[in-house]
Amino acid sequence: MLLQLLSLSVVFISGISAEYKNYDGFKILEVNFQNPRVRKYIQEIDKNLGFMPDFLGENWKQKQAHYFIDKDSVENVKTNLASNNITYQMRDVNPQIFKVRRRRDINGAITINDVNNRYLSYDEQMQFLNSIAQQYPNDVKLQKIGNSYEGRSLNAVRIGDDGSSKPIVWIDAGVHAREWISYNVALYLVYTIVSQPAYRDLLNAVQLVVVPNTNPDGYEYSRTNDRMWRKTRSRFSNGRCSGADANRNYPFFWGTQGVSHSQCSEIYCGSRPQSEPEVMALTNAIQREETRIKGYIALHSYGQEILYPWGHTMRTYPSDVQDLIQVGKAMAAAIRAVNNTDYNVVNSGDGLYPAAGASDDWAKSRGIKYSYTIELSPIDDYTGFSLPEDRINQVCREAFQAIQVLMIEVRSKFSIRQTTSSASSTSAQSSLLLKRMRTAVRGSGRG
Ligand code: 0X9
Ligand code: ZN
Repeated sequence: MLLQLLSLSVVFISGISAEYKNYDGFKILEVNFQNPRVRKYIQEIDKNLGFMPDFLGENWKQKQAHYFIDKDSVENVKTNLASNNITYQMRDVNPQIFKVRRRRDINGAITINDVNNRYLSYDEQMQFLNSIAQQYPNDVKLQKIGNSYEGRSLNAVRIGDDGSSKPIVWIDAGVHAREWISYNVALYLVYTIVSQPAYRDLLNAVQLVVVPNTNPDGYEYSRTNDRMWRKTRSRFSNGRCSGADANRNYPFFWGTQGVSHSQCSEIYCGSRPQSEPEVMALTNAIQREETRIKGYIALHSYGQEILYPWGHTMRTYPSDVQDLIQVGKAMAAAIRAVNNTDYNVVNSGDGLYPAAGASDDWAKSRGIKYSYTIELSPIDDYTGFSLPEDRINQVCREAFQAIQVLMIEVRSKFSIRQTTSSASSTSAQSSLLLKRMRTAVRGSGRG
């Protein structure tokens, strides 16, 4: 009995790694940007402060931006804000976030129950995918699309790939390592869509490709060394800092706005476009079948936003932006129908901030019609990237509905195989929702 208890505690309450980065004294800066003057300050915050603070997320309902301020900069930031007459809050960081009791890999099968209730290691994620591929060999194929910098396998899950040329919806997750919820959402999606017969019809008409972990090195580093790690883990010769922001490394307006060219920045765009092996692998894989890919979503957190292009600069939109807004709103409505959670549909350059070299813009530039970034929950608290594990399942269920709406739209626009008479009730409901949203958006002009 005692032995059993001891081994359980080793499994479940494994200690905090000695190297886990200490964030004592760091603060969260919260600025309300309702006022246009403050908004302007925020848009040029890097010029105002003389450095780019680490942007965490925003609460669009209250028009508040959250930044992570390192302890040595706190006093300077306060002085600068005061001298510019900017009202702000400086909050303490919840120390619990940096004292996550990470569970070691548990021997035994990883099930959907784990996906719904806890954050998994990269190995556990892959174990889960392998078990799904074994269970549904006709529907699920794992495809290696490359290796990360540290040599981890980058895997795409191909669902409903029957060798035909049906349209594809492509979902990828976790390019930013600390945005843990995105990995669970991707795994939940894979499981749910193959295990529930209700989605058969949809999969007969639309193929889904999911890359559940696009930055495994960064993710493992964020689990073991530094909870706030965002970038890849590439090392540079004679560099002090490691990693590039893979979402600034895509080859479209690379390096122009909302990026940094210095290696230590959280938004370092890399030495050249596609310098990161992860980005090279993803762009190659997408380009191989880009004419068939009609929908693309990059899953990120946090802020509850559905962002549409262009995002490399402000006030610039693709010619079919109305279609993107329409489907974005239908996705938000589908999310709301689950538990009344609000997602804001907004242009990424105007709504959040311009940032060039991101995957959504690049996907759109390759001709993928519906391209989005979704910033998952939360919105309203400072857990931010450490969304409590008891909220994982709801976020997964909500995002699943949004992705289903996109697949339905792609089916109706691009598939030669339309719904058969046995359409599932869920699909029928989403189609109806989409129709209603179209009518509503047409009526209300630009969103
Ligand atoms: O900055 C990003 O890469 C994304 N936000 S996050 O807080 N998850 O880091 C937003 C990217 C939006 N897309 C473009 N600006 N193109
Ligand atoms: Zn992100």
